[in-house]
Amino acid sequence: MSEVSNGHRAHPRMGFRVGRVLAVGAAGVLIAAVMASTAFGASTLGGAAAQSGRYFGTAINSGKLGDSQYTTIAAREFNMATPENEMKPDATEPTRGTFTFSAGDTVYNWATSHGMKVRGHTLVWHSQIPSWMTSLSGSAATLAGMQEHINGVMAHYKGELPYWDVVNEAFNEDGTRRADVWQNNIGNSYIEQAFQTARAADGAAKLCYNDYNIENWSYAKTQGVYNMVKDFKSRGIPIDCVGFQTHMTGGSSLPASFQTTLSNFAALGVDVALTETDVTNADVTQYTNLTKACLAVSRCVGITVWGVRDSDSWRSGESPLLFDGSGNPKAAYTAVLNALNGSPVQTPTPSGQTPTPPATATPPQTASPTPPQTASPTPPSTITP
Ligand code: 9MR
Repeated sequence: MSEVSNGHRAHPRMGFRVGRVLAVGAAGVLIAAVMASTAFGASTLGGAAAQSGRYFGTAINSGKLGDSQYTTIAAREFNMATPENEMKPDATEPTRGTFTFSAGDTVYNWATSHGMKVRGHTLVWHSQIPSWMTSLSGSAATLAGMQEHINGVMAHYKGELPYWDVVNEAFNEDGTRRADVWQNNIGNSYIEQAFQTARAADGAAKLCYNDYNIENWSYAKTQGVYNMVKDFKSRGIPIDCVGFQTHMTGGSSLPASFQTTLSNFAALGVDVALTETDVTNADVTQYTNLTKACLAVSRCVGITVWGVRDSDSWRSGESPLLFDGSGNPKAAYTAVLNALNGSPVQTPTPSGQTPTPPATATPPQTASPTPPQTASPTPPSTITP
């Protein structure tokens, strides 16, 4: 199985002081690189995350790859890419049975040619689906359409993507299932059928469930997703990871319980990741704390921000990202980099090893206590990405 959190190649930009000591030879360079990364930390988000075997990613939009400021920052800072829209169902199968991968391949080829891995997003969703999908009727026909789509897209990228968001945003805020074409026509079993189909299509990809507003442990939606994952694990339904979108925007703030939520999901035997992070006005405290929460949970494999510069964001008016519209790193960038460079941190648990116990059963795993949160501990207000 492909494993991102382990065997992650040394980030080429980690040894930023190495250039001056080339004369001492390869051994000296290696020692200097190790010293540089431990004594001073890494100088990029990807390099800093790689020190603990994690990744730091961004959404990549194929329409921006002609913007050299965008590509320069993205290639320098990140080592994971999520296609922002290019692998969604309306992009990959606009007409039933006719698959189009040009935009997805553009993102994939750009990312991998810059040393980045690619997170697949997404196969089964209620949004950004073609009209032929929304027109499906009857249980068997709808299931066939869903399975054909999963098989067609996963076959194209087979063995190439370490993670796939198999099902996205399938729950309502009250923890019940969202009434979309899949739920309405197939019923509760559609999610497990999607994961089973995905496992058969690409046995190397880690298969994720991905959602927003599931960061607060006591929130009904979080509990709904948790109970589904717990049920899947108890019945042997293949699920490997849960993505927490962490859209702390549109009125939502990072809940104090986030690390507990990550730990409790991880204890079910899944990897966890922050998959679409953005924070209103790039609040430094929230960015710091969400980074620390991931670092404190051994199975938290990485963080992905949902865009490069504020001007690239789906909510650009809230300036929620780590670089401003001119490409300058913001205070939140420095805070995240410092948090990633902080020590000690927990190294991700390799696949197949015993998962970390829930944070509720043990003291927090951070070396220093989590600072008080400014965010309200009440459930986040609903956002509808
Ligand atoms: O950032 C994406 C934006 O360009 C699209 O218009 C939008 C359409 O739904 O989707 C955005 O990305 C979403 C992601 O795929 C799933 N979670 C919520 C994200 C923000 O809406």
